[in-house]
Amino acid sequence: MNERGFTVANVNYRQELVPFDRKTLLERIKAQLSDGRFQHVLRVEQTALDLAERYGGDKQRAGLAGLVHDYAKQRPDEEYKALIRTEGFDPELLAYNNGIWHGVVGAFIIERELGIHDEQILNAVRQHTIGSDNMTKLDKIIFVADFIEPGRDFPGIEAARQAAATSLDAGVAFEIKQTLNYLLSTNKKIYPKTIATYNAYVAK
Ligand code: DGI
Ligand code: FE
Ligand code: FE
Repeated sequence: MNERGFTVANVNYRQELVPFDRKTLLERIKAQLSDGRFQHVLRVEQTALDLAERYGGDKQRAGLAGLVHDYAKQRPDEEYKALIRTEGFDPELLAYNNGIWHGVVGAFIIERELGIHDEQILNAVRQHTIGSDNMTKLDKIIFVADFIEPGRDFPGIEAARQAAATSLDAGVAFEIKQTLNYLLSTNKKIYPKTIATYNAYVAK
């Protein structure tokens, strides 16, 4: 439990998945993030473990992906733009911002700096903000855990948690609909995969 009464995971991840013990891994993540963001990733780790338990997912990959999913969130825009230009990313990404970059490009940074090469984990990080039209169970667990972790408080959070308790697909559908509504109401540019996720999990 932490100071707000949330359960905090204490999992050692397999050496084949990440080359650091838990203490070192947490230190490296903490050094990248504000305290609030660090607490968020700990809660996403625990929530992802809970969802993996409930839905028969891979707990090692779910917990670890939850822990690292926002590792690169606080990098400067200039670093992202340079990586997009030099590392073979779709130049269309330059038309977006940190909201999209920290997952899609963040996975590259995580692989390089944390030595995580597992494609299932990296894909879950890439998709954690936007989803896709063919999400794996792990992708869904991370997408949903990020949205419903116990520190989240916004109108609709209880309905989001109920949807996630019904099924992972219901959780994904609820979340992408709410996100898309928000993006539309604030005139944000919609990333194509965000629409693909809506079409795959919401549209009838
Ligand atoms: O990193 P977190 O704050 O934990 O959560 P997140 O990764 O789900 O969301 C990051 C931001 O990305 C959030 O403010 C919403 C935004 N976002 C999600 N889909 C799109 C988007 N922004 C744009 N412009 N277009 C999208 O399709
Ligand atoms: Fe994120
Ligand atoms: Fe997050």
